[in-house]
Amino acid sequence: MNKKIYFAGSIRGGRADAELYKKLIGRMSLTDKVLTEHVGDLSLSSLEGEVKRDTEIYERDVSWIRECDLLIAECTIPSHGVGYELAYAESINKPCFVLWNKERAHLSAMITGDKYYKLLPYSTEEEAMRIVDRILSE
Ligand code: 6IA
Repeated sequence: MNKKIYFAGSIRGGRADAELYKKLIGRMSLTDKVLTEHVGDLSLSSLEGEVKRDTEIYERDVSWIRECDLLIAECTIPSHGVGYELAYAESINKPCFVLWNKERAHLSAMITGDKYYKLLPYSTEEEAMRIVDRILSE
């Protein structure tokens, strides 16, 4: 209850799963605080943005990773940013949970080979929701 969650999901990597991110964020927000609600914003385009703003985004996101109690990453769509966030969170010992749809994706060995991460493959959206419930009830 009332944990601060950093939810990571693809933005410039592609927005095809934005609806799923929105649902997962909605589920987490029933009991806890998601610092990165914008990841599930369906109007967020993967193309806008300027270099100056990117610096602000980077600095704000890194400070949220430092602030969070745990990081949950949805990794079905490959994203440089999500990979970076996972590595950064590990470097400061934040608990990291990695979800992906195993019917649709093969993750990088740099994620599946790192024993630090809690790897949570799923097959259906309902299963992903149950996994999130389980993480948050721990
Ligand atoms: O490489 P990606 O863009 O797919 O990286 C996605 C990850 O980086 C997400 O988990 C976010 O936490 C973070 N991130 C990337 N871009 C943004 C952003 N706006 N706002 C907040 N967090 C971000 C990007 C500008 C947008 C107008 C395209």
